[in-house]
Amino acid sequence: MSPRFVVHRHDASRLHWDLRLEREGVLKSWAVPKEPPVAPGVKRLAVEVEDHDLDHIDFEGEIPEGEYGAGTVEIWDDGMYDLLSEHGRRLKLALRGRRLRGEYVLVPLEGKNWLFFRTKGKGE
Ligand SMILES: [Mn+2]
Repeated sequence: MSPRFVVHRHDASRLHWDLRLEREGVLKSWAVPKEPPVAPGVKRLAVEVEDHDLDHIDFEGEIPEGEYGAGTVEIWDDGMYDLLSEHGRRLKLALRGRRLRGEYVLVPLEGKNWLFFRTKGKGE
């Protein structure tokens, strides 16, 4: 069975989208400051953040004031994905979400910064 992914729209002190991939027994997570791209070629910064437990994949609701990430979390997209390739830390994924569908890449830059974008490949 393919692993799952989720994109949480997180209306915190600063609105962002959290991309989370089920991988290696946890949710590998990146915070994307702008709405994740549906069309190919639109590049987004994705900042690596701490892993989350798998059971967070279904989370929606309020994170109370005073806690880390305080604000409203809703599921913006979810589905399955396949890992198409892995070169170093660079990941090529076929996403099968409701919004994000097709071939995407996560490209490591410096430190915790990555690029996330849809390629022109079919990936489905
Ligand atoms: Mn967040």
